[in-house]
Amino acid sequence: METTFIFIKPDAVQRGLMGQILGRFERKGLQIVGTKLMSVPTDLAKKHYAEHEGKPFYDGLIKFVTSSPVLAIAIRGVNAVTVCRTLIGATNGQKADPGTIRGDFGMSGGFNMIHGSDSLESAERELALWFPEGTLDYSRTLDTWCYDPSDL
Ligand code: IDP
Ligand code: MG
Repeated sequence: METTFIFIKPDAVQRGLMGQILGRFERKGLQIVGTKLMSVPTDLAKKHYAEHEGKPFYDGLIKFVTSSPVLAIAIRGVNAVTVCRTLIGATNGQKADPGTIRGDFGMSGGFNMIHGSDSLESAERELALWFPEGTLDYSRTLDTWCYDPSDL
């Protein structure tokens, strides 16, 4: 089992898409183990996006994610990091495949509605930044129907 970090960005919160986006992860069979609707302090945004510092879109990105609340989410499941990135789709909504969140809901490369950790190492780093209090540990009876024993 892996836990990955997702956040629904200000554009999707403002567009009223939180429920539909969260629902896609739930219906997939992934387990929500943390959620937090929050304003993002600038220092948290900068730590989160440190790898992009100096890139042409960096200043706009920090301004964007701190402009209005986001929904931070921790998601657990087998191969959760890769499965969530697949559900999210390519960075630019104009190029993302139909069926993905970005492919179905957006037209932008910057205002692309959602972040998902790109590796297990990133997930661990990002979860420590966004959920320093930790995530929830609880079992769901439905998991016995989402995975066959060989998946686990
Ligand atoms: P990812 O979110 O698909 O992992 P990254 O390349 O890590 O994409 O970029 C982080 C975020 O920075 C993107 O989700 C997007 O909001 C923004 N971004 C990336 N490239 C561009 C760009 O070329 N123009 C504007 N914003 C960008
Ligand atoms: Mg990235």
